[in-house]
Amino acid sequence: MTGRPIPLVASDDHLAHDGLVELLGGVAVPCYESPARAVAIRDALMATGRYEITAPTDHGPDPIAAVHELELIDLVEHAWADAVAAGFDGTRPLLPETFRLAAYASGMEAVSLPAARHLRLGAYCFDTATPIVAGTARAARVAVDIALTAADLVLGGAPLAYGLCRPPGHHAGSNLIGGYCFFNNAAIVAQSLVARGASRVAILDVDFHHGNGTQQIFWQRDDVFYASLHGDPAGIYPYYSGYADERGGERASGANLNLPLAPGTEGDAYLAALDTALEAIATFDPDAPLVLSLGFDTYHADPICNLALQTDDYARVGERLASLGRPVIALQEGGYAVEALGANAVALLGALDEGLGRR
Ligand code: Q9C
Ligand code: ZN
Repeated sequence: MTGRPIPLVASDDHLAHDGLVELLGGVAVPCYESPARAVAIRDALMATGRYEITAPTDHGPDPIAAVHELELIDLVEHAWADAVAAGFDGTRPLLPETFRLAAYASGMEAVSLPAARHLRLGAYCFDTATPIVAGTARAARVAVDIALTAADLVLGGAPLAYGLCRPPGHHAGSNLIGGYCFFNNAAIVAQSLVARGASRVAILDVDFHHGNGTQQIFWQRDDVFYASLHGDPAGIYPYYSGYADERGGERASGANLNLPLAPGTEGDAYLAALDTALEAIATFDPDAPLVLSLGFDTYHADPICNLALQTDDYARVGERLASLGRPVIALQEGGYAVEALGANAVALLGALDEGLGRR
């Protein structure tokens, strides 16, 4: 306990983003990425008495446009309204019906898309797990404001701020949604740190899945280091990125570090990989707070993942993160064992705060 409260940036605007259904292996199942996740985390953190809830401030559209293509922002903001205007009754979520892969128009100049944005979804979405409902655009926008507000608080002197972002962000690329993600909250924060004068920003991604969007956005950037620990994509979503030989583009070679982990990886092996990432970040020597993409889907009982961390391990992760000796902007990504999310967040953030307070 260090005495000062930890800022918990949160909003209830996520509640209306409830995708209801996703396609998992071709079967419609209830969305794992549910409003109950954020409610559980918020309630558990507040029950400790160590957190101070802070509302997000409106940062406007420019920080999003610094990372995402305008056509993608337009899609997220208007797909639902276009569907309703076309007579859609709003009783089910929007999911793409067709996917406009690069191969679709291979060798052709054809680039036309329907004007109606709900019919363009498959040109900007890479999976069947990212439903859009009436409240999605608002929630995605507020999640970005939550992340940017957490960044403001850390730049203002807090050693740690936690942004309870929902929807999550790390699967969203510059012109791509997917994996429950629409706007890449962590990437937007990292870019905003650069815009505010940082010359080296590090993003550490401890969500179970590879943050394909974050990697893609900064692939050619040697001023933003991206390190990720994740389930080996040879057998794990998103399958097409996250391999160890992906080290960054030719202008940024070495600025991307992927540490794929075998199924069943437990705390000790996980912490060893974490140390590898932290050493690489220390060598990179960021001159800005650490941006942490924080997922709890590494938990042993997560319903869609296969690592094996226990609640105590999250406290060890928090301690190790503190050993980097830099302030931390922690942003929520995944984690689907709803009953354990609160305890895991309390363990990791509490240990991280204590560790930073000792330094
Ligand atoms: N069999 C985040 O954690 N479906 N996104 C996976 C597993 C999509 C995860 C299916 C998982 C997306 C932010
Ligand atoms: Zn995940």
